[in-house]
Amino acid sequence: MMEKTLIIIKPDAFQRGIVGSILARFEHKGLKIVGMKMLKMSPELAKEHYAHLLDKPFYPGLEKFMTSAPLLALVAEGQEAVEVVRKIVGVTNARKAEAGTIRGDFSMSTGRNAIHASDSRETAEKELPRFFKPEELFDYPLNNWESIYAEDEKE
Ligand code: IDP
Ligand code: MG
Repeated sequence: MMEKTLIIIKPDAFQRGIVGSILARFEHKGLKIVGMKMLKMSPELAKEHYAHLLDKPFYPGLEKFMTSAPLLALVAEGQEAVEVVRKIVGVTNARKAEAGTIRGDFSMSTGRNAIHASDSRETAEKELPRFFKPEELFDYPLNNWESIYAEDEKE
């Protein structure tokens, strides 16, 4: 089942200079990056994106953090992409996240956990249009080296 899912690389990753290292994990896995956008989250967008957390005591801190520095919003496409991406990301509390996951390898925090990813296909369908217009998504073939060399031969 081909799916698209939303990934957000959070402000702490920009501040710590680990954005590229995180992005590379998705490329290496074989997911296709079909959308990519740097933006700053507004308080309004934070309230919409984290509507399920508005009544939590940590929400004000979460909004302050998410609006403090740029984000990188990504759309990754692939078979079972939603579940695959959540597995690569790891659990919310980065101290409990498995080694080998992004949170497990790059963070020691629950709040400043480097990355967001849609938690289900239904959530992905709601979150994608929140950050990307249809014309901001790209379709292109994922090549391996064999197919790239085959194209070279023709030129
Ligand atoms: P998720 O990002 O793993 O899907 P959610 O429960 O949807 O986790 O929470 C969204 C974000 O809110 C988390 O990634 C984290 O940044 C922040 N958050 C969640 N729980 C806590 C908490 O207990 N303390 C501080 N921040 C939290
Ligand atoms: Mg969530």
